[in-house]
Amino acid sequence: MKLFKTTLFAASLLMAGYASAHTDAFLDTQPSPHGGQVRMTDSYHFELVVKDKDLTVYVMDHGNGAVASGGMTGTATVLSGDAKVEVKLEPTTDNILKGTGDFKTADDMKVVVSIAPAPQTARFTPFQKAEAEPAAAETPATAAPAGHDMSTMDMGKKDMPATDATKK
Ligand SMILES: [Cu+2]
Repeated sequence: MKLFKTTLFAASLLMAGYASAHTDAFLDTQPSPHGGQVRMTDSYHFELVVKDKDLTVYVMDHGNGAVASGGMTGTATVLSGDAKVEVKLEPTTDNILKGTGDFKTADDMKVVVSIAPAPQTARFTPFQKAEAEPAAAETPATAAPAGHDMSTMDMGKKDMPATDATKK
């Protein structure tokens, strides 16, 4: 009986955590600011928009507020069909990094975005939503943490101006 209670308690903790954390699956249930797919790293949310041969990455905080992209650079590895294409991402304006590459868009394409400094890597499946209950065994060991507690999100940051070039 004691064991049963402990298990139940652990399960309820897990469910509470799942409901409040924004995992890939949770993020895919939310409207994204620019119609792309949102993934999170330790420090940021990245939103990836794929259009033809153009990749646009929006850098945001955990409340989807804009974070200036000046000084950042990045690489996107696009896996589509049998091809693997590296795309260099350069900051343009506001919170945007952009790049163009000779890849073909496909429903099952994967894009791994890595932004420096302080390397932040996020994995996207731009045209597929994450499974609601991903099997733990299928999560690559190198993937970003599965989620984090949204209760620690500072929603006040949404009031920040979209362009704050002076912010360090
Ligand atoms: Cu977040």
